[in-house]
Amino acid sequence: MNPLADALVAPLSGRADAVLIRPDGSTLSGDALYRLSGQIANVLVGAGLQPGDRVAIQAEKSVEALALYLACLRAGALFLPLNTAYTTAELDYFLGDAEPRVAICDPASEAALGPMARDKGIELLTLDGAGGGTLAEGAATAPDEFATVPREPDDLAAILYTSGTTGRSKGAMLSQDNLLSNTEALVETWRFTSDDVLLHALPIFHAHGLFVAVNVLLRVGGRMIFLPKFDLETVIARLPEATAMMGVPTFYTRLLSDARFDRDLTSHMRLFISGSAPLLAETHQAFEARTGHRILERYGMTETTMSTSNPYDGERRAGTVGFPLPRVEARITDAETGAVLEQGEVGILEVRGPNVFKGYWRMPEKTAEEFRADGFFITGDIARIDAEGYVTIVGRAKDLVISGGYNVYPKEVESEIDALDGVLESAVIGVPHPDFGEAVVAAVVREGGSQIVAEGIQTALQERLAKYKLPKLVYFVEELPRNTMGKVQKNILRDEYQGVFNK
Ligand code: MCA
Ligand code: AMP
Repeated sequence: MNPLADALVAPLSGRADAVLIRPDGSTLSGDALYRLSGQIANVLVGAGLQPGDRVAIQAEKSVEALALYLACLRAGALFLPLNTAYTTAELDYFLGDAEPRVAICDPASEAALGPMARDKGIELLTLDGAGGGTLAEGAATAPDEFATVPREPDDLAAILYTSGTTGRSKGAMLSQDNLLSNTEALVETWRFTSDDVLLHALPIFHAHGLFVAVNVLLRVGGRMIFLPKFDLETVIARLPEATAMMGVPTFYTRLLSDARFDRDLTSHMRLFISGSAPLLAETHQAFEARTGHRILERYGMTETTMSTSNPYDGERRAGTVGFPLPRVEARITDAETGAVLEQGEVGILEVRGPNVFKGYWRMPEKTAEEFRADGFFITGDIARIDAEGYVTIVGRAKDLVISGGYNVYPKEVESEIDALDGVLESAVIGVPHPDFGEAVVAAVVREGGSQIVAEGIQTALQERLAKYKLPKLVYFVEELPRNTMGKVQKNILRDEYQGVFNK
């Protein structure tokens, strides 16, 4: 038994029809993907991989990168995908913390990562966006037969890093059953079948593009139009072949910005799903007015994969994230006392179910802090559940910015800015942005006599932080607004800068 490989990978064997449609229209059959996963699994084992080892990958989206995920499932390894935007400095932490046996990077990063990998005893292979590199070369000559390694439902299948409010990123450990149970719940809720063709334009290094999109389509034996990234022209051109699409709100606001995106273009579509960041009710309404489709919004987290969803048949209510998924429980608690609140009250959203992760990699104390004794996970999102059971996310208790669906923890950015010569202190906030939903803005206090300028800060940060975390604007202020306890009042800064991107 290997629950995920049995449910997602084994059915590909012998499947002659296309499972992936590449940007140029060429296809890859299920069987070809299956055999490729076997070849890659053999390369990994040849590199010394044992069941339970981690395999880290930072590479462009490609058929081979997807096959690597499937190979890890078959080999009983823990898949550890990393955002392609992460800098070498960020990777140093992830690779040091996760201690993968094998890491795969773009050939362009090999020179920078090679010494780091050698120091840490990691076998480094390469993979580029076109499917070239040492991993693919090794796979080409490796046998495609591979005996899938047995796994139990509680065994880990993946580690996904999520930033923490205190700065250090935490590796969320997801088990076979976490992922498979969620896939089953989503298939049931969203009615996916083998007739579905998903337009896949999300990255596959986060839960949305990987576990929600890929797992669901593999589970039902559907197809994916597998695009390297969200490119408006390509998405509009390929939409007529699809039946469903999953995206972050930015995908939908970008589509709405194009007059070609209309009722005709979407007439054969069955379902548009949104998540990872709040979808404005006005976007939901504009989308319906333009296309006749009501976007189905759902809610999740790396630690829980998906927890709630609007209904397929019932009312998809704008501004809400719908009901808890099958076998998932949700409740609202008081932020201070943890007491469960009355229906309709606003508080912290907590969830419990087979979807909830096994804890943070090598951080038992952090794990314990985020769970209640009865097994509920404290999401850190502020929400309300109405009389009909619809969950509405009304805010976040955690200091977090979500920009274009990527999470940015202000603390991490502030620490990097504060470490620069000439900076006394800083406060990083999220402000409304027409494209990314929220954008990162920094308010910086210079040290006395310092001449540091915004460009200097940006340049210094570029080496340290992924580009999407960089402040889009830096303001210099005399001092940060503080309350009587000395805590920075970010709400005052947010009010002050809230209009800067909408002028
Ligand atoms: C790119 N840039 C960004 C972002 N993406 N800046 C802020 N936020 C971003 N998200 C920067 C680029 O580095 C570039 O900088 C400039 O913005 C313009 O790039 P552009 O070409 O417009 O960006 P893009 O390539 O079109 O990307 C935008 C995107 C992308 C399509 C929205 O960010 C994306 O695919 N986001 C999806 C994220 C996602 O999958 N999240 C799921 C997390 P410069 O001009 O300086 O070079 S999983 C999750 O949250 C849970 C589980 C859940 O519920 O799903
Ligand atoms: P991540 O850590 O990348 O998994 O991001 C999880 C966070 O994204 C959640 O805790 C929420 O704050 C946010 N999120 C995901 N989906 C939604 C949604 N539909 N509406 C509002 N926030 C969302």
